[in-house]
Amino acid sequence: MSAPTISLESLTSTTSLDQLLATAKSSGCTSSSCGASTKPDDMDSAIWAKIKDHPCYSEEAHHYFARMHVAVAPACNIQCNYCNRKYDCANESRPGVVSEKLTPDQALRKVIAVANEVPQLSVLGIAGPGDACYDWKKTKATFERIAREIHDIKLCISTNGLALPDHVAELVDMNVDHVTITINMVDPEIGAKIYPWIFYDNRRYTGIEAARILHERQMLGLEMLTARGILTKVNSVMIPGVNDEHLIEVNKWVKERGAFLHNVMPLISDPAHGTYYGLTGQRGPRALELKALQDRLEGGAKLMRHCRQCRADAVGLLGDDRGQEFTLDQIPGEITYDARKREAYREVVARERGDHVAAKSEAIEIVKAACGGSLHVAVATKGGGRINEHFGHAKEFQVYEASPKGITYVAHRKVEQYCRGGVGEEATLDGVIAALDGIDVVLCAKIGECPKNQLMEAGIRATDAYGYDYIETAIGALYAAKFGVELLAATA
Ligand code: CLF
Ligand code: SF4
Repeated sequence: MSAPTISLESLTSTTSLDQLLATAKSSGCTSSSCGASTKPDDMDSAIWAKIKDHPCYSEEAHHYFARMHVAVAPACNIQCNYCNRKYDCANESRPGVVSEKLTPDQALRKVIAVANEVPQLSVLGIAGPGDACYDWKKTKATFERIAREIHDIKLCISTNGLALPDHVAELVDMNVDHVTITINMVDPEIGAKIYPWIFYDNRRYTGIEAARILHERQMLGLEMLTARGILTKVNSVMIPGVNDEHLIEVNKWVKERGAFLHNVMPLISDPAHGTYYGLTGQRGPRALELKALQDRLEGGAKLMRHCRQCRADAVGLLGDDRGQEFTLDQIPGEITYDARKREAYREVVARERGDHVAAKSEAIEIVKAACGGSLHVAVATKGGGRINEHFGHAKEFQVYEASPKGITYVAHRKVEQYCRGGVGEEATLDGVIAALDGIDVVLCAKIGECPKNQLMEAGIRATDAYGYDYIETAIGALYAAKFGVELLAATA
């Protein structure tokens, strides 16, 4: 079992720059030379270089790196039945929360403020409300300003795809390596149930004709991006009874056209959001329905399962939105970028990731060698790939499945924080236990006897015995203990 070499708590925003620099220096590493290789054996080096710090394109990177979104492009050229323009874009965000809209200059100030404070920041995304390719002037002006100031930040956009083919060449010129297209259908008859109208070529189209044009433009845009080496992720909103079965077909089409990842997200539908689906009672899928569809899609286009359906003004690690700390009124009028904190963080992470990858491989070998069934484990973590969050402080649990195939990240489960100000709320605990349905073991950094016993009564074992270990190391040990006792004794 590998001991923590560097505490991830020492790498967060609460750390002073001096402490962070000292940690980087004492680790004796540079980002390019230390630690084991973190590149998966079956991945091309050029692709790995593009995704290794992108929290959405690499599940492993999402333990270390953060994204931020700036809402600079509010105009949209289509209507989706799951969207109400007063709210965030459902392509990339949780509807129901109004974002602060920014000018490109305000966006630059905000990105600098975040980069100076959040060392994990690696990606800047434009993800609604509105469409980044349709409201192109603002998107372009924002990217140009930010790339001039912060050279190593990755630029990322999300689009419905209708205006995308018109801007692929400029995306290449601006070094945008990551584009997300929301593709919910490849059959216009199904599309007509999702999109009431589009605005294209100075005209409004409705019904099947609108969906056909959108479909053709989405496919063209995807093919153009693939031809130019831009990594394209496809998001699909799973709408039960409308496109759920059809997404199997969508997965095939986008795989054939070179999509790098397919992210199937559950429809979020609530009458309070004022959307067509919300007001007409269209339900979203249950967690198990989503997982069943994702399992059926395995073997097709590679799946993303760690999406958090972020807000259009999200800031921070995917599971820990810090957007409220960076509203415009909290940011100085004049602000200068200071690269040192991000650079020091990267040096430390390079070393830590090497250790993590080695520990993970070891744990996966243990699981594959044991002779067992499957084990579902929920982990309280605040990043770094370690079990480093108290049970009572967790706002989400990351769920892993261990089986003879290995150890895989399956999903996350959001919960209400159980313990506030040192006191646990009984009713909240009931909700947490309900959210952990189907979980065999909960791993956390600390848990009290009371919640532990109540979890046990619900058939869920909770333990802090592996606190601060790597997640996979702990899961490997648990799995071996359950399904292959001799093996654990031999490797402990
Ligand atoms: Fe943002 Fe999207 Fe870029 Fe990521 S989010 S524009 S690819 S930087 Fe990520 Fe958020 Fe899911 Fe989007 S978790 S909603 S997939
Ligand atoms: Fe709403 Fe985004 Fe769809 Fe436009 S593309 S209608 S902003 S969800």
